[in-house]
Amino acid sequence: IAMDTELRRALEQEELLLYYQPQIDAVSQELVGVEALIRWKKQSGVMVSPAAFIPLAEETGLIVPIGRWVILNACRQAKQWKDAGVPLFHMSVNVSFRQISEPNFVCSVADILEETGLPPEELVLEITEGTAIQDEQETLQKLLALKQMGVRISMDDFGTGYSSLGYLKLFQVEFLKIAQTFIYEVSADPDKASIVKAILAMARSLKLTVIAEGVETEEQYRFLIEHGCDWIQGYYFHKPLSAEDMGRLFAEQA
Ligand code: G
Ligand code: G
Ligand code: MN
Ligand code: NA
Repeated sequence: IAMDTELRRALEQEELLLYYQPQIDAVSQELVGVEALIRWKKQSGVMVSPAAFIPLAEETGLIVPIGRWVILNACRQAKQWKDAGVPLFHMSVNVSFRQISEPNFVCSVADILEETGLPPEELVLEITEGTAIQDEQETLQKLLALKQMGVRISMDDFGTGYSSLGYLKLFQVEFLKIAQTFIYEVSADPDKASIVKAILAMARSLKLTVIAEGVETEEQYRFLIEHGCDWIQGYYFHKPLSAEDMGRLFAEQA
């Protein structure tokens, strides 16, 4: 069967699920939030990576219902954890340009927040630089409407795209995620180290919260603390976890 047919069926037959990767405060090492990451678990048990199906979902437009499903389920889960007494934190969700460009995007997020009862401030939308520069005016208006509701915006994979620094202010971004490629070689490649230091200094003067992604080693972590990185996400602390495992982690930390 063609993969798009299979993917549509996956959505209908509830083969999609969310994993959650903890984000921690670099200094206190306390949990501050999670990023929702979609997974496709086929009936055969095989797990398909989003890297393999998100591009197809974007091409076919299936990203619109899938993206809506992601936001709804992430907000539901966040509210459930909140109700169970997990201390205030945020749920970060990836959104692609094709989703935002859909005419009902803002309404659909508002509806989900109302339906789930999650405070808008606890939802963070991760966009990429590519999203910011496509249909700039329309995208900007939609994101500002969401900001007005209290939803917060994070710039994902920062440093890999082509947007100017001006976009960070224009889009009223609050969180900046340094792309994994820079973190990966931060201890081995002086150029990467310089880039990360420059991003951290720039973010500090713009009063942005910086999240380093893909932190895998003690060395990378030390470097990031030393240069004032706010939050850490990566295998060094936690891999993406199932909702069940995430719940266990919250219980352990309580
Ligand atoms: O979790 P993993 O490393 O396999 O994710 C691979 C890619 O898929 C990343 O670029 C990530 O941003 C993207 N991704 C994961 N979940 C979602 C989602 O719910 N929506 C969108 N648009 N992208 C996602
Ligand atoms: O593009 P985005 O940043 O949304 O994608 C995050 C992806 O990075 C997810 O697929 C997640 O599984 C992956 N990831 C998270 N932490 C690490 C890490 O420490 N090392 C590596 N190699 N990948 C990671
Ligand atoms: Mn992301
Ligand atoms: Na990223």
